[in-house]
Amino acid sequence: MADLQVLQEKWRMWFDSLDVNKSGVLTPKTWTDAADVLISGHSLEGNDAATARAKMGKLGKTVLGDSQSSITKEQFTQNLTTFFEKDQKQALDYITSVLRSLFEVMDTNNDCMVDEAGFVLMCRAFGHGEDTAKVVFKIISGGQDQIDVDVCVKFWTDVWFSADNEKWQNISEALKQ
Ligand SMILES: [Ca+2]
Repeated sequence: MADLQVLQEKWRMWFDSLDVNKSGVLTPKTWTDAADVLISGHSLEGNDAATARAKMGKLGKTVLGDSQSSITKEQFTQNLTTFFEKDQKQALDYITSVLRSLFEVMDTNNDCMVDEAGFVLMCRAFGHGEDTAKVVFKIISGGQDQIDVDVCVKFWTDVWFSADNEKWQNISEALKQ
């Protein structure tokens, strides 16, 4: 387990990776905008588009929590800190549920696997470059074409919540590019 300061740095970076327009706040519009990019990128129509929109909405609700309609970077970091200080498992549960919602959005065909194209599109929906996304996908997948959603969730839980320096270093290097 990493110490709290290191974790807070990570959590701010995680927030930044979701804050497409760098406004310092996540709002319901963050998720509808991201859903629009994802739906047009995958050329989803009808039910598939509705499902993607619903999954993105669920992700937004998971991040914001029930009581909030928007969240700033400091609130986000503070919420996780409060969880962490009260009961580390609560912080871990929150991170895991956000990550699970995130990867469910990427799994547009519901086979519990995420492929490179889906991962890249999701990253683009949150304003990240295609090249960075491909590098990050390669780090997570270890060169495989597809990754199990559970494996993705575990990988990123380690990145955002554990003292696994190797995973963290690889990812933070890639994100800086
Ligand atoms: Ca899939």
